[in-house]
Amino acid sequence: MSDKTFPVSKEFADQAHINHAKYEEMYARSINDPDAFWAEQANEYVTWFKPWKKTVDWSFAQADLHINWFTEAKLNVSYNCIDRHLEKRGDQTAIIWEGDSPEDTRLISYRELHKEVCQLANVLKERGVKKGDRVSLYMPMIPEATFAMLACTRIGAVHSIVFGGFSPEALSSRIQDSDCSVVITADQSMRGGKRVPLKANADVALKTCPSVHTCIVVKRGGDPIEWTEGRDVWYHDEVAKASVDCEPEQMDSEDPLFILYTSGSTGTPKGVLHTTGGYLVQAAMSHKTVFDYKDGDVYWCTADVGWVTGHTYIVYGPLTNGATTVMFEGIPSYPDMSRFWQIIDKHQVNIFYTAPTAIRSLMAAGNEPVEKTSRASLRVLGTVGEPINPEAWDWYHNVIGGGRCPIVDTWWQTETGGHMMTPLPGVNDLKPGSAMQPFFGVSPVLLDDEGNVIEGNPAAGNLAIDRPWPGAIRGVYGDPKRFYETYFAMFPGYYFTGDGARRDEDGHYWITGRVDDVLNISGHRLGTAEIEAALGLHPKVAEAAVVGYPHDLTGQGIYAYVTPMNGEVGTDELKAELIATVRKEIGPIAKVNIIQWSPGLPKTRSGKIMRRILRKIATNEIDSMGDTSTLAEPSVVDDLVAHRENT
Ligand code: 6R9
Repeated sequence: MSDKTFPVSKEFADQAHINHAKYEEMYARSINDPDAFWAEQANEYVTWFKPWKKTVDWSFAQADLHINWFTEAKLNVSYNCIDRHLEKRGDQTAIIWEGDSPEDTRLISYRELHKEVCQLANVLKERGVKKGDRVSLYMPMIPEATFAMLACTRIGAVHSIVFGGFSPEALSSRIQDSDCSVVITADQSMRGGKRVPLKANADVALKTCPSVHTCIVVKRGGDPIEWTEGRDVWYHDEVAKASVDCEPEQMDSEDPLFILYTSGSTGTPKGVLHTTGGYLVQAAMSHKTVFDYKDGDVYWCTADVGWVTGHTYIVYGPLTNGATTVMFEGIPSYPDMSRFWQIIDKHQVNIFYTAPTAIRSLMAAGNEPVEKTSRASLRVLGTVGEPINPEAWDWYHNVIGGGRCPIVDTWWQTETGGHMMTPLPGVNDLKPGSAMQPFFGVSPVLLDDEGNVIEGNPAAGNLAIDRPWPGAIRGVYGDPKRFYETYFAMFPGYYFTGDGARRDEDGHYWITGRVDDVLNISGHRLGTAEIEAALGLHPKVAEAAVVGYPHDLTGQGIYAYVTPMNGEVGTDELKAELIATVRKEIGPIAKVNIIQWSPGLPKTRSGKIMRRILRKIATNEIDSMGDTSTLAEPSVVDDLVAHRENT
């Protein structure tokens, strides 16, 4: 925590959509009269084919768990993102695509976007995709990924995007879980001059996915690929034959919009389900107010569409607002460390939204790559994905933003659909590392471990939300029981975020990180349970337990305690094999940093692994390990401490 604050400039506040007084007034209304408040916002941000009966209808109780916004209203997301802008902005650039190579740029107007989306929607229809059917996207960061998302929404199909860095195994389990009939992918993806064989990965995945009858392949890399006649079709061939007219389907506000898999503290990743009306209202409203987006601004979010940030803040929020949104295929270090800043100058980006992990790695390369660019177009900066440390905040603010751009540190989750706590750029004196205050309609509470509300300031506890917001998760796909158990069982009557937070003397919130068994590696969520399951697949592993530890660059690192089979001794060769197994099962983001051979693991008498102790050993906080007397075999701890690996 840093005690510096950065006052909001009067100049910025004067031109902002929302200043301090307006925030206070609107926030109070959003909490005291949510029906009227959200009805007003829904009419301002979204075009509806048919109005709603009730603004919100909900219960967090187990027997009656439901969250419905704008009941019985009708709308279509692609209509809101495209058609309604055509008259005024047909020729305006909707998407600025910047390829992996600086020579590759493509500008797509709203009119072209309309054509592309209608044609692809017709291809999907011809292939038998109907309203409610699931379509899996396993794609590079190319315009076709956005076309595919919007084409699904046009016909009411539900997309499930699987990040292109995930393995065939991870892709297969996600396709199976959501029972997809169509996959859209590309021959290869190109990132940092390297190619990832997406189609070859999809071929492996599809061997175990009998529900998939069609695989639509975009030609991107151009390398040869295998072809399954009847199942595989070339994207561009099919689209070229398709009609450019496609009526948008009238969707119910609560019809499913997309599924996005994310890691939790137990079991396999779960399909977070979002629906149509509420999600779109929150996406559009937060995009405009949190980034102080104005007509004509060029807006760039560096996330991948495989993550929720890409869904809400590359595609749905900006396009609903008729913005020009930048989509970048590559990585910040290619061809060199100044690529981000060059892109900002090249496209005159006004609003820039990225992750602390990217900021830290660019900061490590020094100021020279930044200082050779101008960045004068920048007006607002944002971060998302993990807590930002004060050094990275200062560097972002001073070196990247030249000290003039407010930084919005946006806390939210795959499950929340859109921003939940964040400073607004014309409202707050900024405190580096603080998400400051709730977004409109968000009512946070801090709970102690027994579920009692902690009143007063300062305070610290488990962060929960006491009522629904429009973009809230509506379910875990296919598993209503898991939906309740994951989010509502821990503290009945509340949505539990899995995060801990502090509230300072001024009532401002500071997210302290996950309090459950979810790791945050470079802003990517990974469950310790999935990493343990992957390690367990190796025939030489008897048991494994995984914890996180602080890591300078990636925020957290993965520390695995592994017990080899039959009391054997672990070797360096086995370590390398285990690291490769986890990478193969999950994907390159799941990089095990440290493996400690552990003849035994600390367990309770009922056989539960005590991760609290393993965390303390990994972080070298042996003195504060607490009571170990309840362990079945307290001596295993001494052995683990004696052989701890340096972090
Ligand atoms: C949007 C996104 C969610 C988890 C969340 C929290 C962490 C996200 C943060 C942040 C501190 C921020 N997180 N934003 N922590 N400050 N500004 O990242 O979704 O991938 O589901 O991750 O990320 O721990 O619970 P998701």
